[in-house]
Amino acid sequence: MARLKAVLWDMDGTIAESERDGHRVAFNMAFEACGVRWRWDEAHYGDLLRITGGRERLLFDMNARTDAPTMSEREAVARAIHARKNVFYAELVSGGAIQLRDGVLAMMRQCRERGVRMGIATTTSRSNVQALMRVHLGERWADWFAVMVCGEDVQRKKPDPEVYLSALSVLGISPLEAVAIEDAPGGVAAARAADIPVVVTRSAYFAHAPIEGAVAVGPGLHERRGWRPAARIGDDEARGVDLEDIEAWCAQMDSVYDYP
Ligand code: XBP
Repeated sequence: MARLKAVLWDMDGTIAESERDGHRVAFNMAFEACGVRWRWDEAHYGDLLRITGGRERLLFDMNARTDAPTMSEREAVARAIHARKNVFYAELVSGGAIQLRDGVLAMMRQCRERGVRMGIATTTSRSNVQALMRVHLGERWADWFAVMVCGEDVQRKKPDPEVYLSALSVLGISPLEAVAIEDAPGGVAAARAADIPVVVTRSAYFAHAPIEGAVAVGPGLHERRGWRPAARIGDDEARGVDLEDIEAWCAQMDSVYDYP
């Protein structure tokens, strides 16, 4: 493994548990505001998460509904509802509804202290990234990241590797000089297809999903217990996973595991 030069963050599920109490709730608010009777409960939304991209998810759901608009109207309706959803999402986030996951801020700070650049590689819309990061990192949040590739920047969303390939290209580094932090099988597949080592912090919706090809899988960056492979044994077990743990996992790249 080359020396770690960049940490590439997935957004939803990894930086924050933003799906169930964020995007899902905002979609339901948008349905109501747009006068449609659909509502997504937690379980149904979990099923829909295998479709990446909020607008694509909505179109997929419409295709299964008898009360959906005609095919010729569907794309425009989805665009309108999705745009409303993102406005509601930003309001929820500004109101403090979505916190960063434990350990994320500590890892981000460590990256800054050590000069390890950071990027965001997400299929979510840029406005959603801006809303969440501004609340938690402040007005100058963008200074924290050397690159940000979002849903509207790519032709193909995850599991396609385009967001990751684009981030590598902006950073001017090779895949083995980076690590991706992800929570979902689709995100892991995207990073792996770009040859980037992936560390998985399991999220609520993908707590038990089979994960293929990650260098490590664990419960979250705040926690040293429960990782496979185990985090390094240190003198301070109370602290979370750190960059040395990530570098150690990446150094064992030849032992890429499948995690049931
Ligand atoms: C998660 C997604 C997104 C969000 C909703 O992206 O698939 O679609 O659920 O955001 P990631 P949009 O895990 O790559 O951050 O409605 O803006 O698509």
